[in-house]
Amino acid sequence: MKPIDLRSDTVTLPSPAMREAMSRAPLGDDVYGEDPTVNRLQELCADLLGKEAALFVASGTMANQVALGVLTRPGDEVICDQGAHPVNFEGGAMPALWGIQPRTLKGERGLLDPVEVEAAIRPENEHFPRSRVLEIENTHNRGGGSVYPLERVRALAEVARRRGLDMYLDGARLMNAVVASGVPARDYAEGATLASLCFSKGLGAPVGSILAGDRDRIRDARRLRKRLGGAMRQSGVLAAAAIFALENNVARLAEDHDNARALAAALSAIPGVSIPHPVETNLLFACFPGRSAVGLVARFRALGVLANPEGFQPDLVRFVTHLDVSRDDVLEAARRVAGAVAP
Ligand code: TLP
Repeated sequence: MKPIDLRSDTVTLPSPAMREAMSRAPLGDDVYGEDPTVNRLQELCADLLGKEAALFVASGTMANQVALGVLTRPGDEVICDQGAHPVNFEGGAMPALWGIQPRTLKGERGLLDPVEVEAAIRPENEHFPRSRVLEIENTHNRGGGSVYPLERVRALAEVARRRGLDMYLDGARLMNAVVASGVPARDYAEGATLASLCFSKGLGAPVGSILAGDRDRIRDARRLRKRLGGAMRQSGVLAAAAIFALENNVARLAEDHDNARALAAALSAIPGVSIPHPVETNLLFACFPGRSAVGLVARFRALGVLANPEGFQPDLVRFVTHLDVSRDDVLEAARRVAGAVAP
Protein backbone atom coordinates (compact mmCIF):
# COMPACT_ATOMS: atom_id res chain seq x y z
CA MET A 1 0.00 0.00 0.00
CA LYS A 2 1.43 3.35 -1.05
CA PRO A 3 1.76 5.73 1.91
CA ILE A 4 0.10 9.12 1.41
CA ASP A 5 2.04 11.70 3.38
CA LEU A 6 -0.16 14.63 4.43
CA ARG A 7 1.83 15.60 7.55
CA SER A 8 3.27 18.74 5.99
CA ASP A 9 4.27 20.38 2.74
CA THR A 10 7.83 20.17 4.11
CA VAL A 11 7.97 16.49 3.08
CA THR A 12 8.21 17.23 -0.66
CA LEU A 13 11.24 15.90 -2.51
CA PRO A 14 13.18 17.81 -5.18
CA SER A 15 12.07 16.73 -8.65
CA PRO A 16 14.55 15.45 -11.26
CA ALA A 17 14.34 18.82 -13.06
CA MET A 18 15.07 20.67 -9.82
CA ARG A 19 18.04 18.40 -9.12
CA GLU A 20 19.28 19.06 -12.63
CA ALA A 21 19.10 22.83 -12.01
CA MET A 22 21.01 22.33 -8.75
CA SER A 23 23.75 20.35 -10.47
CA ARG A 24 24.25 23.03 -13.13
CA ALA A 25 24.35 26.04 -10.76
CA PRO A 26 27.47 28.23 -10.85
CA LEU A 27 28.92 28.36 -7.33
CA GLY A 28 31.29 30.36 -5.13
CA ASP A 29 31.90 31.09 -1.45
CA ASP A 30 28.86 32.96 -0.17
CA VAL A 31 30.62 34.16 2.99
CA TYR A 32 32.76 36.23 0.59
CA GLY A 33 29.52 37.20 -1.19
CA GLU A 34 30.82 35.32 -4.25
CA ASP A 35 28.18 32.70 -4.93
CA PRO A 36 26.51 33.91 -8.14
CA THR A 37 23.46 31.69 -7.66
CA VAL A 38 22.85 32.87 -4.09
CA ASN A 39 23.30 36.46 -5.24
CA ARG A 40 20.81 35.91 -8.05
CA LEU A 41 18.25 34.38 -5.70
CA GLN A 42 18.68 37.27 -3.24
CA GLU A 43 18.15 39.83 -6.01
CA LEU A 44 15.11 37.97 -7.34
CA CYS A 45 13.55 37.82 -3.89
CA ALA A 46 14.32 41.42 -2.97
CA ASP A 47 12.41 42.36 -6.10
CA LEU A 48 9.59 39.87 -5.46
CA LEU A 49 9.09 41.27 -1.94
CA GLY A 50 9.65 44.91 -2.96
CA LYS A 51 12.66 45.40 -0.69
CA GLU A 52 16.21 46.73 -1.18
CA ALA A 53 18.01 43.55 -0.24
CA ALA A 54 17.53 39.93 0.78
CA LEU A 55 19.45 37.20 2.58
CA PHE A 56 19.31 33.44 1.95
CA VAL A 57 19.02 31.54 5.24
CA ALA A 58 18.87 27.89 6.19
CA SER A 59 15.25 27.60 7.30
CA GLY A 60 12.01 29.35 8.13
CA THR A 61 12.98 29.23 11.78
CA MET A 62 16.27 30.94 11.04
CA ALA A 63 14.49 33.63 9.01
CA ASN A 64 12.10 34.28 11.89
CA GLN A 65 14.78 34.37 14.55
CA VAL A 66 17.24 36.48 12.59
CA ALA A 67 14.41 38.94 11.86
CA LEU A 68 13.36 39.15 15.50
CA GLY A 69 16.99 39.43 16.60
CA VAL A 70 17.58 42.33 14.20
CA LEU A 71 14.49 44.23 15.31
CA THR A 72 14.70 43.87 19.12
CA ARG A 73 16.86 44.39 22.20
CA PRO A 74 16.72 42.17 25.31
CA GLY A 75 13.62 42.90 27.38
CA ASP A 76 11.52 43.83 24.35
CA GLU A 77 8.12 42.37 23.57
CA VAL A 78 6.83 40.91 20.31
CA ILE A 79 3.09 41.13 19.71
CA CYS A 80 1.80 38.11 17.80
CA ASP A 81 -0.97 35.55 17.60
CA GLN A 82 -0.98 32.80 20.23
CA GLY A 83 -0.47 30.22 17.48
CA ALA A 84 2.52 32.03 15.94
CA HIS A 85 5.30 29.74 14.78
CA PRO A 86 8.10 31.39 16.82
CA VAL A 87 6.01 30.98 19.99
CA ASN A 88 5.16 27.33 19.45
CA PHE A 89 7.65 25.58 17.20
CA GLU A 90 11.06 27.20 17.51
CA GLY A 91 12.37 25.62 20.69
CA GLY A 92 11.83 28.68 22.88
CA ALA A 93 14.19 30.71 20.67
CA MET A 94 12.76 34.17 21.45
CA PRO A 95 13.81 34.17 25.12
CA ALA A 96 16.74 31.80 24.63
CA LEU A 97 18.46 33.70 21.82
CA TRP A 98 17.42 37.32 22.18
CA GLY A 99 16.00 37.75 25.70
CA ILE A 100 12.64 38.86 24.32
CA GLN A 101 9.12 37.80 25.21
CA PRO A 102 5.97 37.30 23.18
CA ARG A 103 2.72 39.11 23.97
CA THR A 104 0.21 36.72 22.47
CA LEU A 105 -3.25 37.68 21.23
CA LYS A 106 -6.04 35.38 20.13
CA GLY A 107 -6.42 36.08 16.44
CA GLU A 108 -9.36 34.88 14.40
CA ARG A 109 -7.86 31.78 12.77
CA GLY A 110 -4.52 33.36 13.57
CA LEU A 111 -5.32 36.68 11.90
CA LEU A 112 -4.82 39.66 14.19
CA ASP A 113 -7.24 42.52 14.72
CA PRO A 114 -5.65 45.99 14.43
CA VAL A 115 -7.76 47.36 17.31
CA GLU A 116 -6.65 44.54 19.63
CA VAL A 117 -3.05 44.96 18.54
CA GLU A 118 -3.17 48.65 19.32
CA ALA A 119 -4.67 47.96 22.76
CA ALA A 120 -1.84 45.48 23.49
CA ILE A 121 0.93 48.01 22.83
CA ARG A 122 2.42 48.97 26.19
CA PRO A 123 2.49 52.58 27.27
CA GLU A 124 5.92 54.13 27.82
CA ASN A 125 6.59 53.31 31.49
CA GLU A 126 9.59 51.84 33.28
CA HIS A 127 7.47 48.95 34.59
CA PHE A 128 6.67 47.58 31.18
CA PRO A 129 8.57 45.71 28.54
CA ARG A 130 8.99 47.76 25.39
CA SER A 131 6.50 46.72 22.68
CA ARG A 132 8.86 46.56 19.75
CA VAL A 133 7.68 44.23 16.97
CA LEU A 134 4.34 43.18 15.53
CA GLU A 135 4.71 39.71 14.02
CA ILE A 136 2.16 38.38 11.53
CA GLU A 137 2.01 35.04 9.69
CA ASN A 138 0.55 34.73 6.16
CA THR A 139 -0.73 32.15 5.49
CA HIS A 140 -1.31 31.22 9.10
CA ASN A 141 -0.28 27.68 9.93
CA ARG A 142 -2.15 27.21 13.20
CA GLY A 143 -5.02 29.20 11.71
CA GLY A 144 -5.51 26.37 9.19
CA GLY A 145 -3.80 28.02 6.23
CA SER A 146 -5.82 31.22 6.60
CA VAL A 147 -5.03 34.14 4.29
CA TYR A 148 -4.82 37.76 5.42
CA PRO A 149 -6.95 40.19 3.45
CA LEU A 150 -4.58 42.90 2.17
CA GLU A 151 -6.62 45.64 3.87
CA ARG A 152 -6.09 43.97 7.25
CA VAL A 153 -2.33 43.76 6.70
CA ARG A 154 -2.30 47.44 5.74
CA ALA A 155 -4.30 48.37 8.85
CA LEU A 156 -1.90 46.39 11.05
CA ALA A 157 1.10 48.04 9.40
CA GLU A 158 -0.48 51.44 9.97
CA VAL A 159 -0.90 50.74 13.70
CA ALA A 160 2.69 49.48 13.95
CA ARG A 161 4.11 52.49 12.11
CA ARG A 162 2.07 55.04 14.06
CA ARG A 163 3.06 53.49 17.40
CA GLY A 164 6.74 53.09 16.55
CA LEU A 165 6.85 49.29 16.17
CA ASP A 166 8.37 47.35 13.31
CA MET A 167 6.23 44.76 11.59
CA TYR A 168 7.70 41.39 10.65
CA LEU A 169 5.93 39.15 8.14
CA ASP A 170 6.54 35.41 8.57
CA GLY A 171 5.76 34.49 5.00
CA ALA A 172 6.82 30.85 5.17
CA ARG A 173 3.75 30.14 3.00
CA LEU A 174 3.39 33.63 1.52
CA MET A 175 3.19 32.32 -2.05
CA ASN A 176 0.17 30.22 -1.04
CA ALA A 177 -1.46 33.45 0.13
CA VAL A 178 -0.46 35.17 -3.12
CA VAL A 179 -1.94 32.42 -5.29
CA ALA A 180 -5.12 32.17 -3.20
CA SER A 181 -5.80 35.91 -3.06
CA GLY A 182 -4.22 37.28 -6.23
CA VAL A 183 -2.42 39.90 -4.09
CA PRO A 184 1.22 40.37 -5.17
CA ALA A 185 3.86 39.36 -2.58
CA ARG A 186 5.30 42.87 -2.51
CA ASP A 187 1.92 44.33 -1.55
CA TYR A 188 1.66 41.96 1.41
CA ALA A 189 5.24 42.84 2.42
CA GLU A 190 4.94 46.58 1.87
CA GLY A 191 4.35 47.67 5.47
CA ALA A 192 6.74 45.09 6.95
CA THR A 193 10.27 46.15 7.86
CA LEU A 194 11.35 42.57 7.23
CA ALA A 195 9.55 39.77 5.42
CA SER A 196 10.41 36.14 4.77
CA LEU A 197 9.35 33.33 2.54
CA CYS A 198 10.28 29.68 2.59
CA PHE A 199 11.27 27.49 -0.35
CA SER A 200 11.08 24.13 1.39
CA LYS A 201 7.33 24.02 1.97
CA GLY A 202 4.81 24.06 -0.87
CA LEU A 203 7.42 25.36 -3.30
CA GLY A 204 9.16 22.00 -3.15
CA ALA A 205 12.83 22.94 -2.64
CA PRO A 206 14.84 20.86 -0.17
CA VAL A 207 16.23 23.69 1.99
CA GLY A 208 16.08 27.41 2.57
CA SER A 209 14.21 30.61 3.21
CA ILE A 210 14.73 34.24 2.31
CA LEU A 211 14.61 37.31 4.52
CA ALA A 212 14.12 40.67 2.81
CA GLY A 213 14.29 44.26 3.99
CA ASP A 214 16.30 47.47 3.69
CA ARG A 215 20.08 47.29 3.19
CA ASP A 216 20.96 48.18 6.79
CA ARG A 217 18.63 45.58 8.30
CA ILE A 218 19.89 42.91 5.90
CA ARG A 219 23.51 43.77 6.81
CA ASP A 220 22.56 43.26 10.49
CA ALA A 221 20.77 40.04 9.52
CA ARG A 222 23.96 38.75 7.88
CA ARG A 223 25.81 39.22 11.16
CA LEU A 224 23.15 37.35 13.14
CA ARG A 225 23.01 34.57 10.54
CA LYS A 226 26.78 34.20 11.03
CA ARG A 227 26.36 34.19 14.80
CA LEU A 228 23.86 31.36 14.51
CA GLY A 229 26.23 29.34 12.33
CA GLY A 230 24.00 29.81 9.32
CA ALA A 231 26.52 31.44 6.97
CA MET A 232 27.03 28.78 4.33
CA ARG A 233 29.64 28.46 1.59
CA GLN A 234 28.68 27.02 -1.83
CA SER A 235 25.02 27.36 -0.94
CA GLY A 236 24.20 28.21 -4.54
CA VAL A 237 23.50 24.51 -4.95
CA LEU A 238 20.52 25.13 -2.63
CA ALA A 239 19.69 28.58 -4.00
CA ALA A 240 19.38 26.99 -7.46
CA ALA A 241 16.58 24.79 -6.14
CA ALA A 242 14.88 27.87 -4.69
CA ILE A 243 15.13 29.72 -8.03
CA PHE A 244 13.73 26.68 -9.80
CA ALA A 245 10.89 26.59 -7.26
CA LEU A 246 10.03 30.25 -7.83
CA GLU A 247 10.12 29.82 -11.59
CA ASN A 248 8.15 26.57 -11.77
CA ASN A 249 6.19 25.82 -8.62
CA VAL A 250 4.26 28.94 -7.71
CA ALA A 251 1.23 28.89 -10.04
CA ARG A 252 0.72 25.17 -9.37
CA LEU A 253 0.03 25.88 -5.67
CA ALA A 254 -3.56 26.42 -6.87
CA GLU A 255 -3.72 22.64 -7.45
CA ASP A 256 -2.72 22.02 -3.84
CA HIS A 257 -5.48 24.37 -2.71
CA ASP A 258 -8.02 22.56 -4.91
CA ASN A 259 -6.84 19.20 -3.59
CA ALA A 260 -7.18 20.46 -0.01
CA ARG A 261 -10.78 21.49 -0.74
CA ALA A 262 -11.49 18.10 -2.36
CA LEU A 263 -10.00 16.34 0.66
CA ALA A 264 -12.10 18.49 3.01
CA ALA A 265 -15.26 17.65 1.06
CA ALA A 266 -14.48 13.91 1.12
CA LEU A 267 -13.64 13.95 4.84
CA SER A 268 -16.74 15.93 5.78
CA ALA A 269 -18.87 13.26 4.08
CA ILE A 270 -17.64 10.72 6.67
CA PRO A 271 -20.09 10.39 9.59
CA GLY A 272 -18.58 11.90 12.74
CA VAL A 273 -16.09 14.11 10.92
CA SER A 274 -16.39 17.86 10.45
CA ILE A 275 -14.25 20.54 8.88
CA PRO A 276 -14.41 23.49 11.27
CA HIS A 277 -12.94 26.18 9.01
CA PRO A 278 -13.18 27.14 5.36
CA VAL A 279 -10.25 25.73 3.39
CA GLU A 280 -8.41 28.66 1.83
CA THR A 281 -5.06 27.14 0.91
CA ASN A 282 -3.23 23.81 1.35
CA LEU A 283 -3.76 23.25 5.08
CA LEU A 284 -6.87 21.89 6.67
CA PHE A 285 -8.06 20.75 10.04
CA ALA A 286 -10.53 17.90 10.44
CA CYS A 287 -12.43 17.52 13.70
CA PHE A 288 -13.25 14.08 15.11
CA PRO A 289 -15.48 14.98 18.07
CA GLY A 290 -14.93 12.82 21.13
CA ARG A 291 -11.88 11.08 19.69
CA SER A 292 -8.21 11.56 20.35
CA ALA A 293 -6.24 13.01 17.45
CA VAL A 294 -3.08 11.34 18.75
CA GLY A 295 -4.77 7.92 18.73
CA LEU A 296 -6.36 8.56 15.35
CA VAL A 297 -3.17 9.53 13.55
CA ALA A 298 -1.63 6.24 14.74
CA ARG A 299 -4.60 4.39 13.18
CA PHE A 300 -4.33 6.43 9.99
CA ARG A 301 -0.63 5.61 9.79
CA ALA A 302 -1.38 1.89 9.99
CA LEU A 303 -3.62 2.39 6.94
CA GLY A 304 -0.97 4.35 5.05
CA VAL A 305 -2.15 7.91 5.70
CA LEU A 306 0.28 10.19 7.48
CA ALA A 307 -1.08 13.26 9.26
CA ASN A 308 -0.32 15.24 12.44
CA PRO A 309 -2.49 16.14 15.42
CA GLU A 310 -3.22 19.88 15.34
CA GLY A 311 -1.84 20.14 18.85
CA PHE A 312 -4.04 22.71 20.63
CA GLN A 313 -7.39 20.98 20.41
CA PRO A 314 -7.35 17.25 21.30
CA ASP A 315 -9.73 16.13 18.53
CA LEU A 316 -8.26 18.05 15.58
CA VAL A 317 -6.03 16.51 12.91
CA ARG A 318 -4.04 18.59 10.41
CA PHE A 319 -3.78 17.50 6.77
CA VAL A 320 -1.52 19.31 4.31
CA THR A 321 -1.54 18.96 0.52
CA HIS A 322 1.57 19.54 -1.60
CA LEU A 323 3.17 18.84 -4.95
CA ASP A 324 3.92 15.20 -4.16
CA VAL A 325 0.24 14.24 -3.67
CA SER A 326 -2.35 14.11 -6.44
CA ARG A 327 -6.13 14.45 -6.47
CA ASP A 328 -6.38 10.62 -6.54
CA ASP A 329 -4.06 10.41 -3.54
CA VAL A 330 -6.16 12.76 -1.40
CA LEU A 331 -9.39 10.96 -2.32
CA GLU A 332 -7.75 7.63 -1.50
CA ALA A 333 -6.55 9.12 1.80
CA ALA A 334 -10.14 10.12 2.64
CA ARG A 335 -11.30 6.53 1.91
CA ARG A 336 -8.63 5.17 4.26
CA VAL A 337 -9.60 7.68 6.96
CA ALA A 338 -13.24 6.57 6.57
CA GLY A 339 -12.09 2.99 7.16
CA ALA A 340 -10.10 4.03 10.22
CA VAL A 341 -12.98 5.87 11.92
CA ALA A 342 -15.73 3.38 11.06
CA PRO A 343 -17.24 1.88 14.24
N1 TLP B 1 6.15 24.74 10.01
C1 TLP B 1 6.23 23.29 10.09
C2 TLP B 1 6.42 22.83 11.53
O1 TLP B 1 7.45 23.51 12.15
C3 TLP B 1 5.21 22.99 12.37
C4 TLP B 1 4.99 22.68 9.47
O2 TLP B 1 5.03 21.46 9.24
O3 TLP B 1 4.03 23.41 9.22
N2 TLP B 1 6.86 29.71 9.81
C5 TLP B 1 5.76 28.97 9.57
C6 TLP B 1 4.45 29.66 9.37
C7 TLP B 1 5.86 27.58 9.48
O4 TLP B 1 4.75 26.86 9.28
C8 TLP B 1 7.12 26.96 9.62
C9 TLP B 1 7.28 25.46 9.56
C10 TLP B 1 8.23 27.78 9.86
C11 TLP B 1 8.06 29.17 9.96
C12 TLP B 1 9.61 27.22 10.10
O5 TLP B 1 10.16 26.68 8.98
P1 TLP B 1 11.35 25.61 9.07
O6 TLP B 1 10.69 24.31 9.40
O7 TLP B 1 11.96 25.66 7.72
O8 TLP B 1 12.30 26.06 10.12
